[in-house]
Amino acid sequence: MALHPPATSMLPKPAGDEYLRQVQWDVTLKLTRYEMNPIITPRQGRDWEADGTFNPAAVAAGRVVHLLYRAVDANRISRLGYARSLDGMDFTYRRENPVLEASAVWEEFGCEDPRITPMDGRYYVTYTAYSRGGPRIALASTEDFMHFEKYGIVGPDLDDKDCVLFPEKVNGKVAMLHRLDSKVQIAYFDNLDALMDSKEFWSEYVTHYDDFELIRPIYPWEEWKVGVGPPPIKTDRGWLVIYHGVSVQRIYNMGAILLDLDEPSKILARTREPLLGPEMEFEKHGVVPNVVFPSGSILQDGDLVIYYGGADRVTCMAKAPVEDFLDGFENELES
Ligand code: BMA
Repeated sequence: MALHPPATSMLPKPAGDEYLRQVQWDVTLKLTRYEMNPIITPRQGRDWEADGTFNPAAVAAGRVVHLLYRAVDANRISRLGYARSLDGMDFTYRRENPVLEASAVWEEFGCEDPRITPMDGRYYVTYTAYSRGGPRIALASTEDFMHFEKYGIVGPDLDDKDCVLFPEKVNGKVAMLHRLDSKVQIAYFDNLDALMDSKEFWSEYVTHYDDFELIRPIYPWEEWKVGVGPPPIKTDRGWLVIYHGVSVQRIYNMGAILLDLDEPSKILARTREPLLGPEMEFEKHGVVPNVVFPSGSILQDGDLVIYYGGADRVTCMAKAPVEDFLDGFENELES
């Protein structure tokens, strides 16, 4: 197995003043909520999703939108449920049973918070595998959302969450974002095989993991921790990354960051104010209060559509024209 730490130029900016001097994207843009929110709620009579259907992963295949959501039962065990829509709003089809659930001791308490990345003709699903050892990042793949192949833990042997893969190779490497401690880290692998067999890579990485730090909290609304939402979205102006930031009061908000296309370790801009925070009843009150947790996105007719969890209970949707989004950033760079 090849061990390939990123080149020095790919390392995140050093901490301290220099970090804070990054261009700040002073976005006033807000996402508009779908008026029919929430779009997915627990169904009667399905014990496996009785306590919540939230934090969805999303991918579009033509007009079809596939969602995998975190379904929680009364014992707080999570499984993944599947829903499908032809317009991205109305999820009329839902599978009767979970499509992915615990099958090993390293996920004995369940499978949570999926993200989907299409790559090489398959859908790769990163998720949080929960066990008495704590949360770890795990990988599976599917072609049809019915049959899944699991590859086990693909992260370090430390508490880790919010893992996403970039939708294409960056400088010839598979690139990953994940959350160790309270910060977002970046890691690169030669290929998917190297990721699936990465124990040695991680043992070396964790000896100096600060070198791979990418996003750290800087504003009060994200002071406690940050974690990436959907996989990065490629735009002509950079990789657009939607993330959640948690305040010390445990309020989850959404923010956005733009990463350099060729050197994603370089942050070009970030939102100073949240794009969306818990305001609606179903975002303020649920199983965990005051949570908006973005985890899926699609581009649809010029809109950036974000799927998110509300208060660890339901699935919601919000959107904004992607150009408005990027223009906000451009204006900031020019001023
Ligand atoms: C995180 C995860 C998410 C959840 C969030 C808020 O640590 O467990 O699934 O939405 O906390 O409770």
